[in-house]
Amino acid sequence: MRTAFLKSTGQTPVSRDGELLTEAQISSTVQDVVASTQFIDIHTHLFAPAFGKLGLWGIDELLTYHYLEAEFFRSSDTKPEEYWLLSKRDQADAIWRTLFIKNTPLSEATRGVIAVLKAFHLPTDRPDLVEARSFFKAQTIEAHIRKVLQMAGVSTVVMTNDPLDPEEAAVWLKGVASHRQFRAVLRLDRILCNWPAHWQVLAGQGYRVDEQASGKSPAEVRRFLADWYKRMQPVYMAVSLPDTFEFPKETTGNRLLKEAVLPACRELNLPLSLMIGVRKQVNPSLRLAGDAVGRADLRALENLCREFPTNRFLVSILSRENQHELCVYARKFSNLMPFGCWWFMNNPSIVEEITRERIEMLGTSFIPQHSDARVLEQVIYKWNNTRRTLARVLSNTYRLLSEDGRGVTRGDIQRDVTRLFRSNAEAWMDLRAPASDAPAQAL
Ligand code: HDL
Ligand code: ZN
Repeated sequence: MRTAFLKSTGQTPVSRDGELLTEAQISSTVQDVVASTQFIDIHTHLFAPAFGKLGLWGIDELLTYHYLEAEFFRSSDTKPEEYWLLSKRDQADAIWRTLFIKNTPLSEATRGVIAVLKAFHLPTDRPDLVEARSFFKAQTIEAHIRKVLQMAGVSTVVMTNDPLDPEEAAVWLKGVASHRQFRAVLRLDRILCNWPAHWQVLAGQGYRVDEQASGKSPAEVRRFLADWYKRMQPVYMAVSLPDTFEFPKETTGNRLLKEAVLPACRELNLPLSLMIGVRKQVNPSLRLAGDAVGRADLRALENLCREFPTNRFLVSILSRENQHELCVYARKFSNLMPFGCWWFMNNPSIVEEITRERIEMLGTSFIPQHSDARVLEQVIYKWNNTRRTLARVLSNTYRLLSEDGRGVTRGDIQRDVTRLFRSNAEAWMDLRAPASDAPAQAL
């Protein structure tokens, strides 16, 4: 796919590292550097092959992505309650028929499926999924993962790992071999956002906690985090927070954040990822597709960055209306790293707007994108979209710099693209491949 990306721009020859580029060379050099640099994908819902069925891939999973389910219900007479009774295969057939045959696949998520089919030289206009299904059925997951990440230009995939998800916890508790291209993240939504529903799982594992998170509970949560750190070797801890998140505010979640999570992150030298602005389940009948977005009060973020200057906060905000102030806060706090164009933000028109604003206010001191991929092959189109948009934004910025009086070399461009898509993340977390492929510690 990246070769196709290069071909599509009618390249003029690019120059060598140290030479000042002519205006005509800037765009083609940016395209070449963006296409040839391997990126680190710092937030996904993908899983290394050792996690078996938790890892989603193939055409039926691509088509039943919750973004497409939301679009399907707008164009079909099928009611959600009828749809949920269908098999995965029948759901995929219904979505293919409705969004790709009866209608033109113009949305970002439908175009993404077309881009994946094209990347594997599969037909994109068939009335059924017979050929696509037999192609994916013929793949073996380890080789397929290597191929897909190579096509997407991604060297490292950061997962989302929930120690309180029974299915996933079982894999970790058995001991799971690390994978060269996958790194773990300790996801804390159930602890920080829904303690009353989950504290008994920790109690059941021998941690002396109670429903009010009183007494020794924060210290015991800290011990729980330390134990899972040993087991998972996460590169950061993470939590998704509602648009109504406030800090300071007397809540159980905030007490655990302040007395357990933030001290644990300092002790273990891990950033905390805050993903703020979700309005959970505004339409529960859509299940995973039922979440929406709300503008958050980022003074909560300001208070955290100021009150905990030795904690590092990786931050992605869901509302477009919060993006400019996130850049302002990043200018105020160096322990705040904006990352990605998250979820409803990950549309080329908004990615372009946010990325231009970030470069204008932060230079290259931010992480422009993550894929948030839930299905393996999505990284192909999500990162192709990002490369296409970033190349345009960066070329324009270098042209402005040239006009303002400072020439640009290929070396400059390589250093900047590497910082944006690799070294900013590497400076904040240890993304080196795990020491060995020995199983993570099964305590
Ligand atoms: O909380 C998150 O990490 C979000 O990315 C959700 O998983 C969301 O459902 C999603 O997939 N967004 O792209
Ligand atoms: Zn996510």
